[in-house]
Amino acid sequence: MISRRTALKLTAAATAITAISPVRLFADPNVAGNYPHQLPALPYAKDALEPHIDGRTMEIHHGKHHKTYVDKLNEALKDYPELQKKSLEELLRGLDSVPEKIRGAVRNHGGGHFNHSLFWQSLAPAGSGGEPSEQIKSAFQELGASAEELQETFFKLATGVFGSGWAWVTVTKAGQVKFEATANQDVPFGPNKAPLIGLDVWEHAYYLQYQNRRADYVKAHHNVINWKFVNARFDALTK
Ligand code: MN3
Repeated sequence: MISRRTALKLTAAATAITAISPVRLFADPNVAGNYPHQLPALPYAKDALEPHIDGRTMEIHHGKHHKTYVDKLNEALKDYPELQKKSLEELLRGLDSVPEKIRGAVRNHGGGHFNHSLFWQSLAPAGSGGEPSEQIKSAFQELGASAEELQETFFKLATGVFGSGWAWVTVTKAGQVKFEATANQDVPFGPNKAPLIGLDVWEHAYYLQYQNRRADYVKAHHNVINWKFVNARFDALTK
């Protein structure tokens, strides 16, 4: 029989092997990634995704909605010097150790900051985003469905999110991908799991252009995926 201490050590070792390592979220070298958190610049002009996502939506979504998440996260952290040292990902992965008084604010506004920072980079003007890498293609093949079926699965997931939330492809260190949805601004982190691609399905992400037609927005998204970014993120997360 193994002692509790040995068992704990073994568990820790196993976790160390399978845990996914954080990769830097921000391409902008001027964004430090800890307090005071900053709004990263869009990596393209605000109207660059037209006609799939219009410039006015991007302007408000990035300049108002995302900026508010950043401001409110900083406001929540202003009296917590220890938490100010943590990266955004450390904060979100360790929500249990955030004082209850600000936990909701960190979860919602920190999550909003993380999700949108990832989202902008995962988009590119139509025709410029490249193609999924062979590694990503084979990860999806492991799910045992054709590319069309997988696109349909993601479509159903994204159109089926009730209320405000996100549709995701997540990945483990071993390169296993999975479709899942989260509510509000929750990020699909796990000890061995990180978000690879996210689609914002809050109404603010599409209402000006598509009104209630979320399905058209989800279909349009497929045309503006930045596979070059997604391929590089997959490689970094599975290294
Ligand atoms: Mn949004």
